[in-house]
Amino acid sequence: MSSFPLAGRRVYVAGHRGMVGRALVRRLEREPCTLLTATRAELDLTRQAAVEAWMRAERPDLVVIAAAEVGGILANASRPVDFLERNLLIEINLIRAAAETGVRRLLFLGSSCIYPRDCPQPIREDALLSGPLEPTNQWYAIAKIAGLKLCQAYRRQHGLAYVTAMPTNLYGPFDNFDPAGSHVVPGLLRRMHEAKLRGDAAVAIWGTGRPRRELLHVDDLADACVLLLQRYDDELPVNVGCGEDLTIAELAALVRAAVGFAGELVFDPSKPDGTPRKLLDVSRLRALGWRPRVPLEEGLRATYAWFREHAADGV
Ligand code: GFB
Repeated sequence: MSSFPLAGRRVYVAGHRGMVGRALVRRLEREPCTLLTATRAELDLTRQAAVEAWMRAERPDLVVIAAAEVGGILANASRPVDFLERNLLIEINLIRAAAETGVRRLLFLGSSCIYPRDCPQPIREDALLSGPLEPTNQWYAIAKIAGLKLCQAYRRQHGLAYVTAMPTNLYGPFDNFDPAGSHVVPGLLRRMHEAKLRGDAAVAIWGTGRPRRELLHVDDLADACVLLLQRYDDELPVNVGCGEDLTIAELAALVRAAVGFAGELVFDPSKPDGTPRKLLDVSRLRALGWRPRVPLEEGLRATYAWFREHAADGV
């Protein structure tokens, strides 16, 4: 089993202010390494020269790419240029500058939407490019597939130990709770919170409620990433998930319980359902001895508590 010890190393977390980046920082602070970060004001990741200059100056030993333009189903469908162009620029600039400055180890984070819309479930890592993508997030998916392929290319052509993790749908503190651009969990938490405060009789759930989603708490993702960063070294990406899914209708009921909303859930089929199902096969990650720790109902309650304390005043 490969080993890339973190002790005494300089670890750059690109995207440290996002939900995933902050979880990675929380988890890496428990390791005997030096954390490197850069705010958007300090470093524009879409500018190649700036990224190259920063990498030369800071000289990280390991890089984790959690920086990306991300969003839920409506954001992806409404901003294709941002999701394709910005993500391509960010990943090409970071991966190329890392290789040029001798970064020994890099972990690139993709997303489960890279897999074909209709492929056998649970989805194995070798299902990649075996069929057409889900139209609503094809832009983000193509960008993330390109990043994965660039890491594979640097492995083959330059022998670099650059690897990729494929997380399932994530939720947790510091998520984006903007109802227009968010993913399903923060979108529902906020809307049911607002409905509870107003005493509304019902809340609309986008789509039919029939699609199924696998939800992983972002702290579990961060823990899996630190394991992969230290011990995984192969060309194939590694799926990161909890291994079980539920319907959006079931998820909405769990969110309603976490929020304590007493109203009805009404489904709005005028909104897109997106991929019918995208449960990941996580057997390769489990073979490394990793297990998730945060049960969904507990994670939803904790995320709602965080939202009330940190984000609800913007409501
Ligand atoms: O999380 P979500 O926006 O993205 O939507 P995807 C998941 C499902 O939840 C869809 C339904 O079927 C939505 O119709 N849904 C119900 C809602 N109510 C809501 C709501 O209030 N807000 C949102 N956002 N959805 C994402 C990709 O796909 O998966 C990302 O768009 C990324 O790029 C992520 O890859 C992992 O799960 O459909």
